[in-house]
Amino acid sequence: MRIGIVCYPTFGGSGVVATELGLALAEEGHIVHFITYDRPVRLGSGKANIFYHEVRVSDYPLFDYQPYELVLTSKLVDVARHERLDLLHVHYAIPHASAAWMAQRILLSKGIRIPFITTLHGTDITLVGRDPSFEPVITFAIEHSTAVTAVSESLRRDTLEHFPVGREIRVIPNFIRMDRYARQPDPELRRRFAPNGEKLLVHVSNFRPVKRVMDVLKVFLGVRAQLPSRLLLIGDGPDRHAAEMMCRANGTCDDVLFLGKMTEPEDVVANSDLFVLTSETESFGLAALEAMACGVPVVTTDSGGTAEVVESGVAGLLNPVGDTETMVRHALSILGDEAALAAYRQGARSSAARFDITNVLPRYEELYREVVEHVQTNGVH
Ligand code: GMT
Repeated sequence: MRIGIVCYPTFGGSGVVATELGLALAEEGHIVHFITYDRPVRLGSGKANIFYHEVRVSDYPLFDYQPYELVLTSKLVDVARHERLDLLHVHYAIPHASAAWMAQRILLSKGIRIPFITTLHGTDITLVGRDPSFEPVITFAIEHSTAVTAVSESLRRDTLEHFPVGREIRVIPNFIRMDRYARQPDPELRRRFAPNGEKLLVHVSNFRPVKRVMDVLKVFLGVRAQLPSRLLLIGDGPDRHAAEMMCRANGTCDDVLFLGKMTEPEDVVANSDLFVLTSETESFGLAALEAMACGVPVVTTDSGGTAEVVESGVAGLLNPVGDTETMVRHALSILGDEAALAAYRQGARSSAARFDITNVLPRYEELYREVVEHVQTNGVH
């Protein structure tokens, strides 16, 4: 098939999922066209069957706000038409789903019928989408997508609860390439981060308020008070400075390493002992799944989809949001006992294998066949 994928090209989970999906589809022989404003960070270059179209918004002085959605729509029309796409698959509803709907209508006026699938990822529903300034458009775009998927059962429920839509939302979970995450420990890297044999806690995120990064630090401080340990922080974002200030204030800077954004965080994560995720809400928790695939157990909040990803007692332990005392206790129960740590490591990896791409890719391919057939038979509504 010839597939157009729209996503955010940045480090966020939705962009990573869209990119990995496109790469996997291309390996299966599909032709994949990425349409976005920058080359997706994980796309790499020179791959067979992969094409990238940049959406460039001109800097016209009249506009205080550049009309990205319209330029994206025009690009979708152009690419769909001239590359003879069979379908569009947009990741993250805002503004991709409404742009795809507009493109679909314009194409219809030219006699081209094309389905579009919207995959909901989380904050497009749980935080941003519910904002009254977006809600009517999101509701409309969800209703008018040819098919809608959500990355977890929890996100499906949230969507139906908060948006007045009466349609099928299919759960297709995020996935992982298990083979890519099978790592041997790197003693040199380990020595660098834990020179005195400390335990290594790690966190990866965009440091947005929803991640509650200060809770990660509180958990670390609680663990460090009882067990020699260090914290590796990967990523960057609005709360990084506050986190740095907190370390400076309590004199723990030597044991908290801010490593910044990384295209392949798994190199570091795989050499850690515990992944800490303290989010207020998390529709799936891709970063936790990546850690599990590296054989790293997870202490996380029970904040939406995380309970579907992290099997509690097997791959890690779930905790109430904000309850850092319980998180410390749970972290110590894993880190303070070598036999428990080894069992959790194994549990994390086997639990992650449920989401191996080989189990998930066929579900997307099946949906693609369904929507193409649906539009051929019933037209565009
Ligand atoms: O977590 C973020 O803020 C980034 C966001 C995104 O759209 O890139 O992540 C969402 O999508 C990921 C991929 O499906 C999920 O793994 C994350 O759980 C979800 N984030 C939230 O729900 C907060």
